[in-house]
Amino acid sequence: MLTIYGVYRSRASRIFWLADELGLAFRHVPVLQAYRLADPAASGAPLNTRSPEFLRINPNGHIPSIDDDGLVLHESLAINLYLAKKHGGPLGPANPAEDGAMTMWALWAATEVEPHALNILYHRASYPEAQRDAKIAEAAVATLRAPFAVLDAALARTGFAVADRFTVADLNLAETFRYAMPASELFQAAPHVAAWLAACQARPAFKAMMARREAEPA
Ligand SMILES: N[C@@H](CCC(=O)N[C@@H](CS)C(=O)NCC(=O)O)C(=O)O
Repeated sequence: MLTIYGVYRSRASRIFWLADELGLAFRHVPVLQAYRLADPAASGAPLNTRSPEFLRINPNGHIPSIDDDGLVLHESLAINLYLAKKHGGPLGPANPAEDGAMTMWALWAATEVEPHALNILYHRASYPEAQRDAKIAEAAVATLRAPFAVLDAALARTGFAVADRFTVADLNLAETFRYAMPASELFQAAPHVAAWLAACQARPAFKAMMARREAEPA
């Protein structure tokens, strides 16, 4: 049985989205980000990323993690690549070349895109106004112009990151590019990225994940 540790309002969202795409049954153990709690160590505090029980599962103290019949994995994008490969079908790689391309896009998303996309999200949308720094957001937008152009050119070929179908590569990328949505100027300059992200987010499994995310306390 697959167990997913995390909450929908976290990078666990990408695991829940994929699990739904694959039709996987799973057990959900809600683990909150410790920073969202006034006192994560208080007795009676909900299970969180600093709870000793969770640190025994993920010593990094981050969500998401999974336990798949005893195989414990961390790192959201790697978890998704594993699940897509294990369960096969069109979401996973059909051959080593596709596998290589899917791994490339996941590492690219994590290193070249996600830190900057998060700065856009934090400093344009999620932090309270007083904590937002417009300069940090502007710098992130400037940095992301090149990666947006790279993905735009790749998507111009078939409309998908790998091959000619929706795969885990698109899902992993879409969840990373979602964080940059408060920077509409980036999407205006990359029309293939804009259309592709809208199509990814129109999928029933994405909508189901977002509905559960909205239902979680903020
Ligand atoms: N590279 C990791 C990052 C995991 C991460 O930083 N998760 C955040 C939530 S999205 C977290 O656990 N924050 C709470 C904490 O670090 O205590 C991944 O993709 O899984």
